Amino acid sequence: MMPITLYYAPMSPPARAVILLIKELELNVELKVVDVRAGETRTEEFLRMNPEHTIPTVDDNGFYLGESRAILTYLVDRYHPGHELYPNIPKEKALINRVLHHDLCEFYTNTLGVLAPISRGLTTAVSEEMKTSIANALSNLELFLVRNDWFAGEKVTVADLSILPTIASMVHSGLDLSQFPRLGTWYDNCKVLKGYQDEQTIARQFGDLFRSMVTEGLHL
Ligand SMILES: N[C@@H](CCC(=O)N[C@@H](CS)C(=O)NCC(=O)O)C(=O)O
Repeated sequence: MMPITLYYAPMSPPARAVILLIKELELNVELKVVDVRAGETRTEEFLRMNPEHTIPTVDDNGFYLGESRAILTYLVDRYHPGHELYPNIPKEKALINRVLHHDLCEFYTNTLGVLAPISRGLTTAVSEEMKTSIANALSNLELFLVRNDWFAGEKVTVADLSILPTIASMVHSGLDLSQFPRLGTWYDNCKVLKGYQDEQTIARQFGDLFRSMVTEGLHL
């Protein structure tokens, strides 16, 4: 059987979440870098795999899947069914999915999503509106950690892998997590992940790039 191929960009937070999973499960995956700025997600060949033209995208022997959170849950279900990162227990899955949906629709959107005008070069200022949105998103996210140490219980799950690259990118862009102590403790606990050090290296590069594009870093 051919290995799975992951189309990704090294600094993309959703792609990094999938890479964290690949390392955690030690999956045999071929990595192919896609240069988004050079239009490589819009080629005929890429659009045949993923009409939404997003990375990460996986090609699992002709089964194509985009959307990082769908990829995370698919890879566990397909290659390590029942693994504690995404257990085969409806209520546990439901609690994980709850966090993944919150991440996609609320957290990611209101943090890195609102900073998009900066990465597109449209502005060099982190506006007050952006700061308020990010501070609120972090406060809301922290509520998931009131009753448990990880986002969906007492064990690390794909929900944590989905959130880590977004937080790490902001931390290396200047965010001081001490205002969010539960998130700070969780972030420290993420050191147990096999892909943590590589993820930090990339997050640092993300932060350096971000800082080079703004007049001051991400200070809320
Ligand atoms: N919700 C998607 C977001 C994916 C996404 O927006 N990826 C960006 C890079 S971070 C991308 O592929 N942009 C290129 C394009 O849209 O053509 C996910 O989690 O996979």
